[in-house]
Amino acid sequence: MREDVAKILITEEEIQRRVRELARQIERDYEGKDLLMVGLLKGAVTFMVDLTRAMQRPVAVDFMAVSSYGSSTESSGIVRILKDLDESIEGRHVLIVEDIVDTGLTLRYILEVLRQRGPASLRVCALLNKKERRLVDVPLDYVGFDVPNEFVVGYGLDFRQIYRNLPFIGVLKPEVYARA
Ligand code: PRP
Ligand code: 7HP
Repeated sequence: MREDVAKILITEEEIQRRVRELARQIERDYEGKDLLMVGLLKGAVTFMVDLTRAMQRPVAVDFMAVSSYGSSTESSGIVRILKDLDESIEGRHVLIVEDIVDTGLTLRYILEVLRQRGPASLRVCALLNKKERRLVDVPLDYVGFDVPNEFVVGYGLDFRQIYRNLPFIGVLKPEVYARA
């Protein structure tokens, strides 16, 4: 698995430090409010688990599964809901937790869908922001790291469902997806 990684972009220690910082910031911003954190399956699971564990206040969690990439490295632009939330979000403070925002198409769709359900507030926390690739403007309230326009894997992010369990964020060797 590691032999398919060209370089480590963000180390395990850097990720964990940033996750703790984000947890402190979110705790401060939502003081006195009930918070529902919505993780997007599957990529955001690792980040979601670490982020919620780093928070020293009660939070409710729910998950939604959407897919736009299929087995490619290019977004199809067509977003499908594979699993919806279990709970109603009406009148609640909702924080969407995402692993990466690339073109922004997935997040734009999720924001539209969830906004229609009448939450008290709706914000986004993304671990990675790949700004150069953005096709649509989406508001990001919390960002872990900006990343360059390279295909990254690890810490939840996959290529063809592999590499999610790498503890760091690394750049996948182009020959790996070229031969796939
Ligand atoms: C990935 C990632 C984001 C989305 C970002 O999901 O987790 O949800 O792509 O891309 P975009 O900004 O260009 O829309 P993917 O569809 O690969 O599913 P996964 O989370 O199960 O890996
Ligand atoms: C989606 C995605 N998944 C894994 N690595 C990347 O660089 C990605 N961009 N968008």
